[in-house]
Amino acid sequence: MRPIRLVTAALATAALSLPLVVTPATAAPPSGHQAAPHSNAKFDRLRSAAPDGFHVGTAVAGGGHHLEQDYPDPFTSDREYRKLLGKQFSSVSPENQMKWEFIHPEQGRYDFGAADAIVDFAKRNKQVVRGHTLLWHSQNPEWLEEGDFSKEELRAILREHITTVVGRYAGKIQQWDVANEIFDEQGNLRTEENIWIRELGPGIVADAFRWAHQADPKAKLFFNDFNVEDINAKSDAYYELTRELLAQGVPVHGFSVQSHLSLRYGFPGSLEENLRRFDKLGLETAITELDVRMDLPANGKPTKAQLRQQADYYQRALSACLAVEDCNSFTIWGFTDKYSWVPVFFEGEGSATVMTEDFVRKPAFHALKSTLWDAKKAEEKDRKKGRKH
Ligand code: 9MR
Repeated sequence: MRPIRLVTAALATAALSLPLVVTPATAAPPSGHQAAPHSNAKFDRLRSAAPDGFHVGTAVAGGGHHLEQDYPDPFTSDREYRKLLGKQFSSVSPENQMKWEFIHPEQGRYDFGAADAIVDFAKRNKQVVRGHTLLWHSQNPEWLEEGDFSKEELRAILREHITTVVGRYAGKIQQWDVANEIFDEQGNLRTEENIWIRELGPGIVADAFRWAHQADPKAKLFFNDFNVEDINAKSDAYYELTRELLAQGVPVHGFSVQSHLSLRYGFPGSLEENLRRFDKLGLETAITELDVRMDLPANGKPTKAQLRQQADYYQRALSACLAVEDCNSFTIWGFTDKYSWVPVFFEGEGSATVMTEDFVRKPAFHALKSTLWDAKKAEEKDRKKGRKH
């Protein structure tokens, strides 16, 4: 049995601050959800269905909540899982393996094993990697959170960490989530929760980007958060901050929306418009942690209608990203319910990913594939006509 854990403070707030009214899902799901458009093995893969330069990614299960489950490490032990990971995706994000508590468990000691293994796997499978994450209020090791450090020492600790971790993978990470979840739902900086901002002031955020850029000038550096899919107080706060930082010449390259969605709430209808406003600032955008959870019926199995509605959410999130010019990275937070964080954190909810625990594809998987395939065909047609894209 999986132990049910209480939702983390941050996500509890997020869940509570969402509208409590269930907005009906949009009418009909897009066509082609059930049937794979191509039986050809190559086009049976999300990564091959994607337009050129568009990366389809997944979180790589390991660390975090997995450590409390009764299965061995998924990435190293589950052959079927690994096979699909290499076959279906062109981008991978370590779910926990690059977080502070995992990679820097003791002061002065790094543990790069799991992160190295993912980066090597990605190279062998011609995948890019999204690094996650460098400055966050959560999953920090005890030695850091409970340590008695002066401001100068803390600053040096962060600088050294960023330089070491980003430097180690320089040239191998496409995008880094440099700053994760720095604002609360009202759009205020998490000045209490976030040790860096609390102790060193908001200016440390710009420094984190500068240090990451020095360590790997090619990596694209992102702000990443949840509940910023729509245009709202929180995404407005990012908009203002990134505008200021860009004006100051701080190397910020992207804004990404995690997209932990739920059928309890309506689809974030202004997603595309929101991504577009960041795009217009000259930033890249990305969807980095998409999943769509639902309240499960008593038998634990989602209904057909729920699966259809879920497919619709997945498809709409992907379409929003595809429609925005510099949104070229679309990542789901795990591809199988077998390893999803959702049932562990939300009692009674689950089925949030695109495959069942037995790797059976859900309508959401087919929706992603056919949407990618349609976008690829449309692009090829445009190219043939010689139109500028
Ligand atoms: O999926 C991650 C899970 O294994 C961890 O236990 C959890 C701890 O907070 O973090 C999960 O990933 C989070 C991600 O790093 C940041 N955005 C929210 C994700 C879901 O909580």
